[in-house]
Amino acid sequence: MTDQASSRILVTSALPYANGPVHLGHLAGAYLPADIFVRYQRLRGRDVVFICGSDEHGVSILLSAREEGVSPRDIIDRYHQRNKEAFEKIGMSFDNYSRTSLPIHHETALEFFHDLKEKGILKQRKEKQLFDEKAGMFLPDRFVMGTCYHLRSDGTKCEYPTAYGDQCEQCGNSIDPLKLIDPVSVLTGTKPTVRETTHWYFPLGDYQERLEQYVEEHADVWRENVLQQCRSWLKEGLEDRPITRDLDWGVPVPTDDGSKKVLYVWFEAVLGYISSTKEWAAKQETPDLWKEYWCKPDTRYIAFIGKDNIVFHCLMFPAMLMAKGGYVLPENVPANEFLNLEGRKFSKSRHWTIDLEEYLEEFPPDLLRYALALNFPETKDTDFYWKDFQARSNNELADILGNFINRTVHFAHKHFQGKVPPPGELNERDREFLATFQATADSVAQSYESYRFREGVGRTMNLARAANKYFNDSEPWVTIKSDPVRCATTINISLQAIHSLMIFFEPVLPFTSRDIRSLLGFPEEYTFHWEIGYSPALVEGHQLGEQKILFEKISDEVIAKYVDALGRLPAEEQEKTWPNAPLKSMITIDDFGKIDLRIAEIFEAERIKKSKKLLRLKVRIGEHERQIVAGIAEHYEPESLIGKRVVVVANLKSAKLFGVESEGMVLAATNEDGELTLLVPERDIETGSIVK
Ligand code: B3M
Ligand code: ZN
Repeated sequence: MTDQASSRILVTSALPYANGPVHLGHLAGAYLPADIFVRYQRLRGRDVVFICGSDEHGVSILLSAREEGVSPRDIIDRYHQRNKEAFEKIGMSFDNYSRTSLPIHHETALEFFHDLKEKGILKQRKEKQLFDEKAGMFLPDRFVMGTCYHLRSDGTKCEYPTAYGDQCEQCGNSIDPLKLIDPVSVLTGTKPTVRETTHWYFPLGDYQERLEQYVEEHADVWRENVLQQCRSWLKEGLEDRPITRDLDWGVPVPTDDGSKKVLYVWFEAVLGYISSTKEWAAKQETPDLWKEYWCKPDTRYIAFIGKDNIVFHCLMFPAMLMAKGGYVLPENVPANEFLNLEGRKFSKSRHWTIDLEEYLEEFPPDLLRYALALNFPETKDTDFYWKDFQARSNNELADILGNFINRTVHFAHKHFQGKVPPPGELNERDREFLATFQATADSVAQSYESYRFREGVGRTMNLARAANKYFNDSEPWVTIKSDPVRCATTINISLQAIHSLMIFFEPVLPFTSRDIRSLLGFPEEYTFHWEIGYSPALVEGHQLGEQKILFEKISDEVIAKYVDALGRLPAEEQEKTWPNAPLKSMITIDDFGKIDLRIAEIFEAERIKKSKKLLRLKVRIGEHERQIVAGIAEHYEPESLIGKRVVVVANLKSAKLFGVESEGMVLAATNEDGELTLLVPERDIETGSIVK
């Protein structure tokens, strides 16, 4: 059954860098919305190709390789495979997941490059760049660090000391590496020199008018966040962009001076969509099939991304395709904003993240798909909270959808030998409820076609709410005695509703839908079509399958474990590198700055009655005296402490321990064997001196 609404649909999701595990923020950005959209289009019987793959070049991969002391190839082989598997397990239904290190991608990218060069579109320009004489290489943006030269919005100097050569983390401004104050090479720590180099440039400015027209032509369907960013870039005026880099990791371009240059990652990565489609076509043994999607003007191309990739997908890539000629341009670029985590940004370095792999070790994929879909950052940043995830799973999936299906199927097994009972005469309530099937199908379709996935998933769950209400109002547990024919009708219609929910939920709950399919007694070959969900599809006497609980509830203890793990090194890393105790949550330099550590001298020390561990100390910090309770009585005799210089936390709020006021903390180190030592200054230094 094919809906005539469109011929071919090409869908791509931004190619994730293969330099780390994919996490929930990625999934909520460019991936899960696309999968819901594609699954829905397939249910409409449309010809859809869903393309993705690993982005395996770029400086971030070189940096990861350096940090780990391995080759870039090690990094991309590890994370390409892990991410591909994690995507499969979470239900991403790509038709092809390729990788840009493949020859087919290099060929595709170089074909674009040479074609644009031979057409005279690309221009060569000399430019100055920072060079590391010791490493013997030019320094790409993230290989140089220095003090930011920008002024903040309030006019004060930013002077962020560790700004990278691409963007300042403190003031957010983009950085011209040549203007960095006191630049240092991240590779060797040396001061870079400035050398001239030649690069190929794409004349993006020449496409200003065509891009303005292209953007405004889609203003009625593109999201506001996308339009705003495009319009502000266009208003500033598009400038030519260098599309090569002095690197040896990437797609190599021929040079006439023996220097090593590669295509700039953003020029070639977007071409990864095309090379992945070519790979897919070759796997179908129809190598030219890719042209049906990329080179036929009636193809609908939808590119799903995160908001940080808008300019590359709405301006740079379309301009490249215009220059090349003969390619479809994105009809829509649904860019999601960012998903944050428990009120903070995802951060690999601070271990403030939930990787898909980690999630999948404990929970079924559909719970996350559902919770994320209802919280997609479609118009503004949103936040993932473990408690919300638990609530969505327990209170909605289990208590609404699961509960309705479970009690209906259980009732059919108990009173109708596990078969679909006769439909009988319909009353008003029956007819009203049946009418909601098509109403839901049409409203959810409208949501998905407009890229409003939160709305569509919410509307789908509303059908399950209506089903529970229909079941409760019909009281089959009463009519089974008082009016068995009426009861049969209620269960028949309730089973029909389960069939519709199975179809309508498939885009977001693909695994649960297949569980429901077997609950309803259908084989794996039973295919779903959107329109079949409009009305009753189960015939009287159809034999249902084995009962099965669809959703297990999530306990508070499990959720607490995951909340506590945030910010901590993953368990497998803790054993390796943190003896004595797991690393506490990561903090920022600002957090550490709140602690005031000083040198102090102990001038009184005595045991505290009734306590084996505690001593009452009096310490001098400059001209101040403080009383501090310290848990060192099992390690130090009080008299041995008189005159000893130690490190104390001087700005700790006072507290009573064993009824004794303690106005600070003395620092000491302990090991797994329980040994303890005070931290004492290695040289003589006056009390009150600041420790930092
Ligand atoms: N890899 C950036 C990112 O992962 C980049 C996307 C490429 S899409 C062609 O967000
Ligand atoms: Zn700055």
